[in-house]
This record gives sequence, structure tokens and C-alpha cells, in this order.
Amino acid sequence: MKFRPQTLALAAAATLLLGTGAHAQPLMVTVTVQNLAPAQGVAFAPLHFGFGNGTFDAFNLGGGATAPIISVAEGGSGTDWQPAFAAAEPGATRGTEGGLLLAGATNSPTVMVDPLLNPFFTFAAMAVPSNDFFIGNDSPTRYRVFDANGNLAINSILQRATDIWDAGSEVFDPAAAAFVGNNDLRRQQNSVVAFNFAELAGFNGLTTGAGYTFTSGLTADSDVYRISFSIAPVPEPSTYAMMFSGLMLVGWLARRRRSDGQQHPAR
Ligand SMILES: [Ca+2]
Ligand SMILES: [Ca+2]
Repeated sequence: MKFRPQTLALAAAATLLLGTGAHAQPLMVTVTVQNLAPAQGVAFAPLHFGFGNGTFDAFNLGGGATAPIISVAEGGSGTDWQPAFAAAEPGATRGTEGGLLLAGATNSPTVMVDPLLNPFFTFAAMAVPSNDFFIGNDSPTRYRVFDANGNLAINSILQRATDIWDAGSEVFDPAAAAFVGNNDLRRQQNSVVAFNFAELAGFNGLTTGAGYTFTSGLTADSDVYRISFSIAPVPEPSTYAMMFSGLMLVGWLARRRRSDGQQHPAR
């Protein structure tokens, strides 16, 4: 009787494992990104993204930008955004998509996602050229990609010109723009995160790092970016890998039982 509560806990854990297995099959999710901006217009640095539980919140409208979003907005690297996401949500599936996405270009990374544990999509990418402009979701629960049954709930996320943010961390200055300007000229803006696409026209005529002459061409209702989701089952070898890791856990439970002097249950 001494071990009974623990045995019950183990049984509950095993049931949870088996019970969620029926609906929480991991999925292969292809995240297709498209730059919809006018030709010669705004490009986007690699998209930093994650499927999570909806708790990692990188910035707030009207709030001062913190290191995670500045690391996206002022150069696109996301060197603070990714670790902050990982710290907030250790179980999230995170990724970074390709290189610089020019107007008209597309990219389609695929990641494995548990749709029940990580139903929400969070993203951030720098707008180029700019000093500190980016796209991203303010609310971490704004985009629920999977419903409670693990089915795809939305097919895509569309970003318009009016969705482009100014991090408020670096003063607008084409001479100091990321990748083409002089970093020594960068000045702290000491402002807050705000919507701002109109200022991109201030870069018109700039020869970009990609070699074209920039023309914003954006109006308030211009589409600039689309993120689309498609799902597929996990391929067989990965399925076996998941089963194997599951068996490892069951094996660990069995060892616990034996070390506790409990009889291995017949199956
Ligand atoms: Ca927020
Ligand atoms: Ca700014």
C-alpha cells in the first residue's frame, strides 16, 4: 500500500501519454512566406517564427521595445528574440525562414509541430531597408493556427502596409539604415512601438544592399506579406523516432516500477 499513490500517478502519466496520442499526433507544417510588396519595394529579413502555447509576447503597441524585438527590428538577426521565446516557452517549435525575401519572392520551410501543445503562431521579421521597422504579432494569441482537435483553424495570415511597425528604438535616417548605411550614425529614438509604413517612402531612391533602387510604392491597403500553413503527416522514419522516444519513456516508467519493488504489469 505504501507505493500506491505513486503507482496511481504513474498509471495516470501512462494514460495521459496514451490518451493524448490519439489526437496529438505531431504534424509536418509547411510555413510558406510570400513578399507581396510592389516590385523594387520593401524586402524582409528572415522570418523568425514559432508555434507555441501563446505566452511569449515580444512587444506591445505603445510600449518601449525590449531587446528581443530590437534584435529583429534593427538588423533582422533575432539573436535575442529566439532565446527569449525559448525561455518563455521551452516546449515551442521555433524556426527561422531563409534569407532576405525580396518583393515577389517566396520561401517554404517545414517544421514538426504538436498542434495541441503549440496551437498559436508568433512571428517577427525586419522590413528592409529601414532603421527599425518590422512585422510581427503584438498579441501572442492573435493567431491560433490549430483548433482544440488539432485541425488547421486558419490557412494564412495577411499583413498589410498598415501592419508594419516602427520599434521606436532607432531614429529614421537613410544614412544609418541597416545593411546600407553607416552604423556609426545610428541614433537612439527612445520612443515606443507604433504603426508606421509611411516613413518607408523616405528611403525612395536608396540603392539597397540587394542592388536595386528602392521605391516603397505602399499605400495603406497594400498587401505586403502572407504566411500560409499547410499540413502533412509526419513521415514514417520520424514516426518511428517518436514511437521510440515514447517507448523510452514507458521503459523509464517500467524501471521505476521495478526499483520500487512493484510487479511489472501484464499487458
Ligand atoms: Ca504584446
Ligand atoms: Ca524608428
